[in-house]
Amino acid sequence: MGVVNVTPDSFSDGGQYFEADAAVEHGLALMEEGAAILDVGGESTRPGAAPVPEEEELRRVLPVVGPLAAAGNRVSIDTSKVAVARAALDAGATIVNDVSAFRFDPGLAGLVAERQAHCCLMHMLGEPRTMQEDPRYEDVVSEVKAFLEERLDFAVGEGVPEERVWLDPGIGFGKTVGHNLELLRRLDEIVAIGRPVVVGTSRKSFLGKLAGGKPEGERLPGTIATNVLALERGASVFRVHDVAPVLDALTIAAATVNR
Ligand code: PMM
Repeated sequence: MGVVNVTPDSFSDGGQYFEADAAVEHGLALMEEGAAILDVGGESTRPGAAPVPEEEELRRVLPVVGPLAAAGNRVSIDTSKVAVARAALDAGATIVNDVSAFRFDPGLAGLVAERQAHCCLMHMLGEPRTMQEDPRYEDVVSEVKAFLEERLDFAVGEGVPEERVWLDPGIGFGKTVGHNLELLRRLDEIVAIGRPVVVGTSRKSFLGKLAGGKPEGERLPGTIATNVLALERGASVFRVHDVAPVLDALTIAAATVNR
């Protein structure tokens, strides 16, 4: 899954693809690199980020989703808002990637059901504005697992077939470095829920911290290492900015994994 952020402030690539044309071009390049899915987002979820008004989010993502879907790729819309998801599905997206797992806008579940879309439900502690203030868990893996099971039940109760739901432990969303590592170490426990697991470690700050303070642009080795380990532990979808090098690494790693 290649990341196409149409935001002025995403932590890893904020501002680079803020104009629609540049974002479409970037998405097409990620397809060339081998992305199977393009994840288009118009609202930054960086720690401390303020919410983006609906009209602004629509203005950002719609001119990008349409051309990318028309070019034949699977497009997912990274949003927590039902109106944005509806317009993106109308424009050709087929997956709703909701970092709030239908908590912020419960009506999103009914929309996914009605449109027979897929969805990715992600764990986050609270909301982006405050999630990194002082994240605490008794046992991060069992709490994230219980949360994802509960959100899966909610989605199914709203009419989304279980087969259309993917789950994501939400690396970096209300987690310390230690929490992120524990989730990656015990990812098999999330995989055991029985739904495809999405992981997003790409360029995230814990990789920089672990490597002695590396900036975003120097986190590719950490991104590759964590995605390869996630593959080995059963993850199915890898949300990344650098599609070509990660895909190379995953292809080689996959050849050594017996499944
Ligand atoms: N991370 C970001 C945004 N959306 N969606 C899912 N499912 N999983 C993630 O880990 C995730 C996400 C933040 O990263 P970005 O600012 O680089 O897009």
